[in-house]
Amino acid sequence: MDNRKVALITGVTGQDGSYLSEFLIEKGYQVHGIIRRSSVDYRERIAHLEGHPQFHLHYGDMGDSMSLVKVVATVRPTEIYNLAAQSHVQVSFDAPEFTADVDATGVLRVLEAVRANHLEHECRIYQASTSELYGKVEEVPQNENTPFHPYSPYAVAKLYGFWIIKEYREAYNMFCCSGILFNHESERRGETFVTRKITLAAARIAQGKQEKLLLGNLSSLRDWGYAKDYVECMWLILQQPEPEDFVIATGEQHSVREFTYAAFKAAGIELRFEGEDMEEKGICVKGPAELVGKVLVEVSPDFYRPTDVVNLWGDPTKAKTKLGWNPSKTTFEQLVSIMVKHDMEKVAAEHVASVMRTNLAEYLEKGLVK
Ligand code: NAP
Ligand code: G4F
Repeated sequence: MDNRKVALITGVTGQDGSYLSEFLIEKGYQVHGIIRRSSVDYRERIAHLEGHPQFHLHYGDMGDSMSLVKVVATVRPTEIYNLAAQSHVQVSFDAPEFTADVDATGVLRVLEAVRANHLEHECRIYQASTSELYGKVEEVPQNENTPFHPYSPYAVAKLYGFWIIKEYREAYNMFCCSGILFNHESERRGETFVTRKITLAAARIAQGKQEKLLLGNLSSLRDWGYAKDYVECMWLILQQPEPEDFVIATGEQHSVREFTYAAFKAAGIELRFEGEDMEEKGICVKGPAELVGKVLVEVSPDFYRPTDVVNLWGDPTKAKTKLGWNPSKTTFEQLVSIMVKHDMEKVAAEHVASVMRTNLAEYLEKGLVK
C-alpha cells in the first residue's frame, strides 16, 4: 500500500485545476501540474501557488504521449485528475479534430502513461466527464442511469473519454472513475462562457465601460453550481472503496435569461425582457439614470450553436448519499453575487490602472517624470 499523497493534475491552469490544487495542498498532498507553453501569460489562476513547497509544474501536452509518460515516471502519482480539455462547446464546432485529440485520445494517453509506468494498481484516476454527455436529453432530471445523447463535437469526444475510462476499469481492474459534472462557475471562469461573459458585462455596463451585451439562446437551461464546491467531489470520488461514476450537480435549474437578470440586479440594474427569439431585448427599468430606458441586452445569431443542449438538470442523489456531499452549499443567488462582486472590483481596478497609465503618459510627454 502506497501511503504517499501525490496528485498529478492535467489542466492545472484552468478554473477547476486551480481550485483543486488549493484543495489538495490543504489536504497535505504534493501537487504536480502539467502546463503547456504559451506565448502569453496564462498562469494567472495559479500564480499565487507558484513557489509553494507542495506545488510543482511540469511541461507536457495532452497531444504528446511521450511527455505524459515522462511526467508520470518522474512524479509517480498516487492520484491523477485528468482535467485538461478543449472545454468550450461552441469552439468544438470550429476545431473538432483538435477537440477530439485532446478530449478523447488525450484520456487514452493518460491511461496508457500510467500502464507504461506499471502504476495501474497504485494510481487512481479521475476523469472530468460532463453533463454535455446527456446532450439532446432523453430524461429530466439526469442521473447516473440516464442514457447519453451527445450533441456537439465536444460531447462526442468526452463520450469516448467516459467509455475508455470504464473500459480500463473493467479490462485492467484500474481504479478510474468519471465525475459527470454539471456546469460549475466562479470568479475564475473563462470569460467566454456564458455566466462570466454576463457578470463581466453587467459590471462594465454598470460602470459605463460597455454599451450592450450580445447573447445567444436566452432560454437555454442549466444546473449551475460553484466550482470551488465541486472540486471536493473529485477528491471524494477517488477516496471511495470501489471505483464508481457520479453525477455532480445542484439539482436546481435556471435559464440564461434568469442568470442575466440576477447578474444585472446584483450590479444595480433591473432589466425587463421584451420580445421573442432573435427580437428579445433586455431593457433597463431601474438603475443609474443614464441607463434607464436603454436596451442593454440583445440576441445575436453569432452565439447560436449548430446544435445546442438546452435542458440540463442534474440529480445529485447518489453524490449526496454515497459521498456525503452537500449540493446546496453555495446557492444560485450566492454564486451570482460572488461573481458580480468580483467583476465589479476587477472593472473598477482596470479603470484606476488605465487612468494611471494615461496620467503617466501625459506626465512623460510634458517631461514631468523621467
Ligand atoms: P478550463 O478552464 O477551460 O481549463 C482547461 C485546462 O485544460 C487548461 O488548464 C488548459 O490549459 C488545459 N489544456 C487544454 N488543452 C490542453 C493540452 N493540449 N495539453 C495540456 N493541457 C491542455 O476548464 P475547466 O472549466 O477548469 O474544466 C476542467 C475540466 O472539466 C475540463 O475537462 C472540462 O471539459 C470539464 N468539465 C467542466 C465543466 C464546467 O462547467 N467547468 C463541467 C463538466 C466538465 P491552458 O491554460 O494552457 O489553455
Ligand atoms: O456557458 P456555456 O458556453 O457552457 P456549456 O456549453 O454548457 O459548456 C460548459 O459546461 C459543460 C457542462 O455541461 C462543460 F462540459 C463544458 O466544458 C463547459 O464548461 O453555455 C451555456 C449555455 C448554452 O446553451 C449556450 O448556447 O448558454 C448558451 N448561451 C447563450 N448565449 C451562450 C451565450 N453561451 C456562450 N458561451 N456565450 C453566449 O453568448
